[in-house]
Amino acid sequence: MLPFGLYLMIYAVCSRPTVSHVFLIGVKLKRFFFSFLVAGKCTQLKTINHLDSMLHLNCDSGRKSRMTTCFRALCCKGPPPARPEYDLVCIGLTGSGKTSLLSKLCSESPENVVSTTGFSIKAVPFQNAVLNVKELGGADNIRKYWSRYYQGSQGVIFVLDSASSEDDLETARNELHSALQHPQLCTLPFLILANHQDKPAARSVQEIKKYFELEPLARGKRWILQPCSLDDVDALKDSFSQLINLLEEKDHEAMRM
Ligand SMILES: Nc1nc2c(ncn2[C@@H]2O[C@H](COP(=O)(O)OP(=O)(O)O)[C@@H](O)[C@H]2O)c(=O)[nH]1
Ligand SMILES: [Mg+2]
Repeated sequence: MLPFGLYLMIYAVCSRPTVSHVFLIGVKLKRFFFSFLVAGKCTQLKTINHLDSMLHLNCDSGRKSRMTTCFRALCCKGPPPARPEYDLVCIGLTGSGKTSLLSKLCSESPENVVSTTGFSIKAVPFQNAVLNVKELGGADNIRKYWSRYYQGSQGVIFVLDSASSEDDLETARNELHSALQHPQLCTLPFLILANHQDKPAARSVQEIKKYFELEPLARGKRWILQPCSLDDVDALKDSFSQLINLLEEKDHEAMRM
């Protein structure tokens, strides 16, 4: 009973819940306690996980993780396994939307997005991995230095503006071709984001695939081409989970070798 009692106290101190919420949790804890005593180890762990999610109803993520850690420590479960981290490079012309998309994934306000000069690094958290994304500024005078920052990358995100002028689209195509053929990137998974899809002038993914000659050029490589826009964060997250799958596959292959 001690761990549950302690957890309830920690919860009450950390989250300042309503009286009815504490009462509800108390009743549930009592029920859990009896089944916990008679259950095997596997069921006990499931019970702990269930409690974790139940007690997370009312509090923010910082408190959640503190409470979960306390409870896991009290019940000898230990902290949850660390999520794998991958280092990625994010390239694309200025204005394609690199910073905005990454900020959106980090739930940051779009008002804080400023033009990237040089480069910036963001840790973008997902449920099963953390992506350390290095965004390289896309201005004309900076692109020639991109390759100096490729070392150590495990994957590539290329963002393009699907509604841009013909000239810009051609420049983007040339940059993508150079990246796909670069010795430090050519074996890595690529996520190509056809952004600005909300604009009427946006080309479709099929048009972009043809124009960028992706089928012949990226044959045998791991790449994903996805339409996206700032206002569809679910589709954006889905594209990133596909990229994480590719990164994990590559990890497993490296382990087998
Ligand atoms: N309409 C629209 N605007 C976007 C989209 N993505 C980015 N933007 C805008 O494009 C501008 C440049 O974005 P930014 O993230 O700074 O581009 P970066 O230079 O590639 O980092 C900003 O004003 C964004 O609000 C999109 O999907 N749709
Ligand atoms: Mg930027």
